[in-house]
Amino acid sequence: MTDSRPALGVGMVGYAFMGRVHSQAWRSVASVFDLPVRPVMAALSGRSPDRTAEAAAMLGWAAVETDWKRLLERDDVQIVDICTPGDSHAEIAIAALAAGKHVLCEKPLANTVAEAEAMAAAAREAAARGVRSMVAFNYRRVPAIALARRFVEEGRLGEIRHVRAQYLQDWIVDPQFPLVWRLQKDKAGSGALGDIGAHIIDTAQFIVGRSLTGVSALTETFIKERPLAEESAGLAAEGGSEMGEVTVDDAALFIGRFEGGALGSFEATRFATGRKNALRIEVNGSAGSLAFDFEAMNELWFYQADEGDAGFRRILVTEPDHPYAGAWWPPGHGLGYEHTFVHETKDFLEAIADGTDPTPSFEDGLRVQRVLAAVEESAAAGSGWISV
Ligand code: 4PW
Repeated sequence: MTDSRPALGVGMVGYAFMGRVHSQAWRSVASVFDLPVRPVMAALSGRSPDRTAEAAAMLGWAAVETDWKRLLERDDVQIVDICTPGDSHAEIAIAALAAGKHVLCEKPLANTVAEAEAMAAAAREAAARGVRSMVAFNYRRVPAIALARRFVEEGRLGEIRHVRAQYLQDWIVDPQFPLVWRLQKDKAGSGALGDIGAHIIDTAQFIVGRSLTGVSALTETFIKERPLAEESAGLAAEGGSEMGEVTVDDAALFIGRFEGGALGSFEATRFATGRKNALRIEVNGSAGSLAFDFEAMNELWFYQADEGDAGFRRILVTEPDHPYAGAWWPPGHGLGYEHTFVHETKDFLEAIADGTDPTPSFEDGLRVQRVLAAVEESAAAGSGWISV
C-alpha cells in the first residue's frame, strides 16, 4: 500500500548525535501520528562523502550531498533540518529560509545574540511568505512538561512565585575526557550554559509562560586543558596526547526574575557526578506546585494546596488525554528521550500543513539567547545584575 498523504521532502545537515535522533523522528513520525502530510527523507548532507554515505544508509536517507548549499537547490527538499554545531546555524538557516525551505534548527539557536537576531529577522520575513521555522528545544515535547504547562495555563498553581531549574550531567568529569566541539567556544558558543542551560531557560519560560527579565550569574571552568579529540560521537570521545585549552564554561549558575515577579534559580553543569541527564524543574505557586526530573521522564509530581496535607502526588503521564501520550502505547507503557523529537517533528509538520507558525519560534530562540548573553555578561562582571 502506498501512503497517499502529500510528501514533504527533508534535507538534513549533520549526522552525529542530534542527526541520529532527528533521523529516528523523521522515520517514525508519520507512522505514529495521523498527520496531514508525510516526511520523505530526501537527502543527508555532511562534509565527508564516505562517512555521510554510510550514515545515510544506516539512518534511512535516500541521497547524499557533501555541501549543504546543494540541499537548497533540490526540488525534492522542502524542509531543511539543521543538526550541526552552533557556529553554522545562522548561515544555513538564513540561506535556507531565503530559498523558501522550512527550517528546523537545533538549539541553542545560534552562538551569539547578533546571529540569533539575524535569524529571527529572516524567520519573520520568511513567515510572511508562508515559510516556517522552529528551534529544536525538544524538552517542551516531553509529555510531563507539556502537562505541566497545561496545569499552569489552567491556573491550577495559582500565582507563580518560584521556579527552580537544574540540568545536571557528568560526562566530562574525567579530566582526560577530550576537547570535543562542545568544549570549544568558536564552535559551541558557550559550554554547559548554552548546551544544557539553554534547555532549562526555555523549559522554565515555556512552563510558566513568562520571560526572564534579569539575571545574576556565576560560571566556572574546572578543567582548563584537555587532550585534543581524535574520535568523537555523541557525548563519547577518544583523546590523543596533545592538549588544548577549554574555552567554555563547565558549569553556570544564576538567579533571575520573571515578568510578573516570580523568582528563578538555574544550575547547568556537566560536573554533577552521578547525574546523567537530570533536567529538573520545580515550580511553586500560591495554589500548588509541580516537580519533574527527566531521569524519570514519564512522571510529573503535583501538589495542590486545597488537597490539604496529602503532599505531592505522582502522575504517570501515559494516559490517552495527556499531551502526545495517546498516540503511543497503553497507559503505563512509558516513552523515552527519542519520542520528544518525534513530537517535535509532528508539531512542525502540522504547522507547515496548517499554514501556522510553530513554536518555539526563532524569536523564542532569540529570547533564550539574550538570557545566555546576560548570564555571561553578569558572570564576567562578578555576578552583577544584568537586565535581559
Ligand atoms: O541538547 C542536549 C545536548 O546537547 C541534550 O538534550 C543532552 O545534552 C544530551 O546531549 C546534550
